[in-house]
Amino acid sequence: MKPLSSCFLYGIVDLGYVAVDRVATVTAELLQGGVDVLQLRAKEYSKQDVVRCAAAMLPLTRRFGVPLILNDYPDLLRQVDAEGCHVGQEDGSISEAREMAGRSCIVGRSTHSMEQATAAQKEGADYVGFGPLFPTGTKPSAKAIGLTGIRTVHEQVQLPIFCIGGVNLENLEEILRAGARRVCIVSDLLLASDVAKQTAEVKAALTGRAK
Ligand code: 3NM
Repeated sequence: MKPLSSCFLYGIVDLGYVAVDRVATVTAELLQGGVDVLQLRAKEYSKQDVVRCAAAMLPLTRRFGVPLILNDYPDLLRQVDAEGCHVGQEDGSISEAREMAGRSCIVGRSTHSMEQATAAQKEGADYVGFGPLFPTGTKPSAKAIGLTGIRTVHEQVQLPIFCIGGVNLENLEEILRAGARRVCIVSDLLLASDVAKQTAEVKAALTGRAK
């Protein structure tokens, strides 16, 4: 299994974009394209749906050695063999998430400011999301924080930091120039006409490898 320290491109199978019956197909495309870590995000879906989708994803993520992270629901890690969970600012402490999971796992935290990112580090998160950098239709209620804090947050926080929110192939270079090293992308990958190709292009731009 890939350690988080070598994960640079974080993809999300978001059921706001992906129909339940296409979860396995889209998961395979993202993995073929080169995502390093993958989250299942199923807002407004039942726990039963999450369990079912995770079961469809796990054989694929395992084959690629890619950690599978469940958005919300740390308790589901008792019945789902995923590698971790991701919690927001309103979801209680990191240690509560670990307790609910009942086993050793990755716990990530959404952060929207320097203060929240340093707090997540202090309370023992394994990684943070940092954003939204830009306004995004995937999380329309969230206020964009821009690019100016990226360099400082990388100086203050030693955890893997995945910059998120409106990140796409077009603006990736600008985000990397602002100090980002890792990104999480939802709609720019999921809405692409060729998900695997778009993912591979982002990955190549991110890692600087010619493809
Ligand atoms: N969390 P897209 S922004 C799920 O800032 C999510 O915590 C955010 O989607 C945060 O790549 C976001 O389509 C949406 O903009 C990211």
